[in-house]
Amino acid sequence: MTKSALQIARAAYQPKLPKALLGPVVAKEGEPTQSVADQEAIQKLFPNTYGMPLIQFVPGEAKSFAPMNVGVILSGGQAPGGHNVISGLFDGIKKLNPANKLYGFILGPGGLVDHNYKELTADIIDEYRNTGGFDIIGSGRTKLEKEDQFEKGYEILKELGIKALVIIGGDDSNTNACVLAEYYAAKKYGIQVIGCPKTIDGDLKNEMIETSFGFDTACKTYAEVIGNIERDCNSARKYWHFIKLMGRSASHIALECALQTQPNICIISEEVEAKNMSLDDVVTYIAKAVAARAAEGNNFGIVLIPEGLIEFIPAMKRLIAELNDFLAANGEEFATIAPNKQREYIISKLSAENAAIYASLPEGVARQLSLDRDPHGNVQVSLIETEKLLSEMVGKKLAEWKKEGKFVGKFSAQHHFFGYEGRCAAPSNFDADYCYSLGYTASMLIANGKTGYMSSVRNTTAPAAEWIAGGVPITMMMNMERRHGEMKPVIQKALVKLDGAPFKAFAAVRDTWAKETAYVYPGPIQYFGPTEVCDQPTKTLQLEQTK
Ligand code: FBP
Repeated sequence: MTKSALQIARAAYQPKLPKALLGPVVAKEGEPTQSVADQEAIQKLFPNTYGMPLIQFVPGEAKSFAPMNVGVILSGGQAPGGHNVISGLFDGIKKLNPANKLYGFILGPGGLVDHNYKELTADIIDEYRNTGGFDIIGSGRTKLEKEDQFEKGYEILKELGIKALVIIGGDDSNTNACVLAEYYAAKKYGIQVIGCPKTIDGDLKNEMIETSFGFDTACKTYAEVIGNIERDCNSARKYWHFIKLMGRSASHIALECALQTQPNICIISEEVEAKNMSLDDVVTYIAKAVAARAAEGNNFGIVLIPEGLIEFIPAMKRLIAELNDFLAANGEEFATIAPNKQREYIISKLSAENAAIYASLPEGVARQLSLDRDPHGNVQVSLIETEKLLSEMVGKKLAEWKKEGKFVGKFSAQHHFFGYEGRCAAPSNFDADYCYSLGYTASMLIANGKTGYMSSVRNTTAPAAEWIAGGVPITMMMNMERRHGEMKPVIQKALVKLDGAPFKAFAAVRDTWAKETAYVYPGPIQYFGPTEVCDQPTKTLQLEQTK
């Protein structure tokens, strides 16, 4: 296989580990834990894995360990550093006993259920160290939630003599990992389940999990390209660039990219919801900034938009909910309506308030709202071209203002959507080190007989040597939420906190950024050079950790 010069150089990188993990360790147990909310309900659902203590690994005596086999699964969307979690896990178990074996289940949780796996040997692992992607075993979105899936999984785990399974995933996959841990513990199958916090979205974080892996690299990759666009924008001075960023519901990626690049505007969905803003309010906010810049002769700018925005506009949320219910009940009849009559048909069926909003939407967006549904019957918001919706509506408003003499400039828009570009980027030093440490920590949790824990590495704004490695009971992060009409135990999703330091830092300067051209050009991720260039964590993490 041909490799780039950087790939070859990067393969030789030895990720940094917390000092405490360099030799033999002992698990120091903290106080018993409680779930973040709904303690009684969660305890009842997880009698075997509730209330366990926090774990911290500290240097200890060398011990010998009987040989064991371990399984690993990559679950959900790709995030930079997944291969390093696996190489950390591999090196960790090999250090415990060189006879230990690691099996990877192919294409996500489905591989466990379908008994599709391969042994990950040293030469395979070496090919993937410090690389982006999940292609070592592939990933998938099969949900592990039913008893028959757990039993099918048990069959193959037993057959391969696997003592512990590591599930690398986001909040939902780790919730399912915990349900699986509880199930195997209740059945006394003797199989441990350990989770690792993955997602570029940055929404799996809490007191004990400072950040999910991949967020750092993905944001730096998007910020590099946003910076490039800013420079192009400031050179040509003729376009407004509307840039949508991945991240599902949470706006962490958009906020982090804004902190790194200082665009003219960044919309934060959580704020839009808190202020009960309408779509027109968001459009007016952008149009005013465009008009103010135009008055100074600046007919250009950058707008960042989080992909989940539409769901956070209360009126749109109500429209989407009614559309979901209506199409779920009348999908067959709807399918018989000629495409050019579908818009009118929907307008005639919705409540007056929602019909008026639907009628005001540009054709393309209205069609997307009525067509694309996920397997649960929900609109796939990431497919909605919010960047085009907003720029089209801003354009219309500015045309009206022009007639009234309130807008004196020109408005021409370009559109971008950044998501897949960053999910498989080669991990930054931060993610390479963090992921390797998470994987290595998972092996220590396994060696210490733990189940229902998430691998945790903290103090991550300090140099890697000072990071604190341990485990957090997954039940500690759970609460009860309504999902598809039923109350379910789930890991609490972390949205952007409007009273948190990263948002406050942004809010304090955004008016200046809107008016002035204050762009910052972060440039590409660096691996060779001074530590302030190569090893800095995200601004979000730095601001959150500032005491
Ligand atoms: P998860 O880490 O939660 O799986 O999501 C990552 C993500 O990139 C989201 O930001 C995005 O909305 C979604 O995956 C896209 O899904 P898909 O990969 O199926 O297109």
